[in-house]
Amino acid sequence: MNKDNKRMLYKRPEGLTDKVMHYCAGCGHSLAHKVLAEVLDELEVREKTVGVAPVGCAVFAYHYLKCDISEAAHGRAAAVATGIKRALPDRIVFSYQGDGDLAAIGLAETVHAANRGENITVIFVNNTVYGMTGGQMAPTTLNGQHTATCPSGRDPAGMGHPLRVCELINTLEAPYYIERVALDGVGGVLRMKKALHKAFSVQIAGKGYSLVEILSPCPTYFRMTASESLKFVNREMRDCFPVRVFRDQGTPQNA
Ligand SMILES: Cc1ncc(C[n+]2csc(CCOP(=O)(O)OP(=O)(O)O)c2C)c(N)n1
Repeated sequence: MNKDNKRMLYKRPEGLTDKVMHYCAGCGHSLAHKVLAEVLDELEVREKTVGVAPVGCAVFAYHYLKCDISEAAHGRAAAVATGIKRALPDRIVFSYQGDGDLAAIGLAETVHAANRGENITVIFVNNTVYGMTGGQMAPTTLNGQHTATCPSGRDPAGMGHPLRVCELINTLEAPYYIERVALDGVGGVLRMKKALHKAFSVQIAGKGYSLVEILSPCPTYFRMTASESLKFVNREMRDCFPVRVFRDQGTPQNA
C-alpha cells in the first residue's frame, strides 16, 4: 500500500463527528461512513448536503456524519430524498439504505425514484441480512445462506432467489450511473471511494439518478470473524453479485 492510501485509511475525516461509532467490529457501515464523509469534503459539498437514513443499523448516521440528515420511515428513503431534492434543488441529497430497507419494504420507492431519474444519490449497503433486528433473511440473502429466519439455509424453491438490485435498476431508461463495489479489502475501499465520487459528481452536474451498491460484511450475523466475513464478501457475495459498473453517463456498460 502506498503512503497516500495508508493515510487515507487511517485519518479521521473532517466530516465525521468525534462520537465513537456503535457498529460491531468488522461491520462495513463505519468504513462506508468514513469514506462518504471524505468524498463530501473533497467535492466541497458537505455543508449543503442532506442525507436520508431510514431504519437499519445505520439509522444513527446522524451521530457520525457532519451534514444534515433526515430520518425516513422504513423503506421510504427514496421518496423522502425525492421530496427534499425537489424542494431544495441546490442541496446535494443522498439516501443511505440497507438491503432490508431498500430491496424489501422500500423496493417500490427505489424503482420509481430510479425510473423518474431523480437527481439523487442512492447508497445501498448490501450485507445480505437484516442486521439491526437480529439477522433475518433479506431479499439479497444468498442461496444456502443461514439466517435467523432460514436456519437451514435459503432455499430458492420457497424463498425466491437473491434479488440483484443493480441489474434490476439497469433495466430502466432514466438512471445515469450504477455501480456495485465490495468492501472486501483495501482495493474495494478505494473503488468504493471512486464510485461515491462519481455518483455525487453526477448529481452535482445535474445529470440525474445514481446508485452505488456496496457489498458489505456483517460479521455478527454471518456468524464469522471479521476476517472470515471479508472472505465471504470476496468469494460468496461477489459470486452472486458481480462487482462492476453497470451504467455510466446514461449508457449501459457491457459486462
Ligand atoms: C415499518 C417497520 N417495519 C419493521 C421495522 C423493523 N426494522 C428495523 S430495522 C429493520 C431491517 C433493517 O435491515 P437492513 O435494511 O438490511 O439494514 P442493516 O440493519 O442490515 O444495516 C427492520 C425490519 C421498522 N422499524 N419499521
